[in-house]
Amino acid sequence: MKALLVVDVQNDFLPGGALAVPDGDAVVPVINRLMPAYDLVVATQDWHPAEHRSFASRHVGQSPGDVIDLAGVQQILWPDHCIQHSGGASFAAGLDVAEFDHVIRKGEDEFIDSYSGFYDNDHRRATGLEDYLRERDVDEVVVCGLAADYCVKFTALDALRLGFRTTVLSDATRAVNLKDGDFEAALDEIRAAGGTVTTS
Ligand code: VGL
Ligand code: ZN
Repeated sequence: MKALLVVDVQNDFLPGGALAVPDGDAVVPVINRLMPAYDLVVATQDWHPAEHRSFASRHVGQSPGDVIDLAGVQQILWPDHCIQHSGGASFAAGLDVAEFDHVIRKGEDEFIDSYSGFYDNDHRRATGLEDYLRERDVDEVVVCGLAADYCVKFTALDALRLGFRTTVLSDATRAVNLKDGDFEAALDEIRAAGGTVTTS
């Protein structure tokens, strides 16, 4: 059984959003076209409390892009984004959410970030995504959404680590690209870990 994982296609990651991914809105029609072809579609939703410690605004003298140690984990600081129940945390307006079979919310713990749809960044707490997939005999996942260099990458790497056959669709994702080349570097990491990168 194969599942499509639609990662964080939320307003704050679209152009004009708080943590805008360049060209992020381009993934919406691609994903809308893909979803009906999958028996199982699971979306993830970045869902932070307003005081989340990944927000630069929570740290005196720090700016977005700075890196700090957060409970023993290296943490890039971000603009405030995807605050629970805000419009920015909502799925993209044009996204066909009726195609979702299930939604996994992540990043709810104030003290630890969660890029991957499977685990918090310290791999201590699972989100329930793995159990959800295994209960449905999923052995293969196809990953798309935002952003390629963070949540898509870490979701794919955890899927590989958990033994799922894993494909990332490069035309159905876009990168933040804090540094030039982060998109290609993310795809290289996924390939090196045993994943497939292809287009839809
Ligand atoms: C993401 C940074 C912070 C993502 C989420 O969805 O890729 N990136 N929170
Ligand atoms: Zn976040």
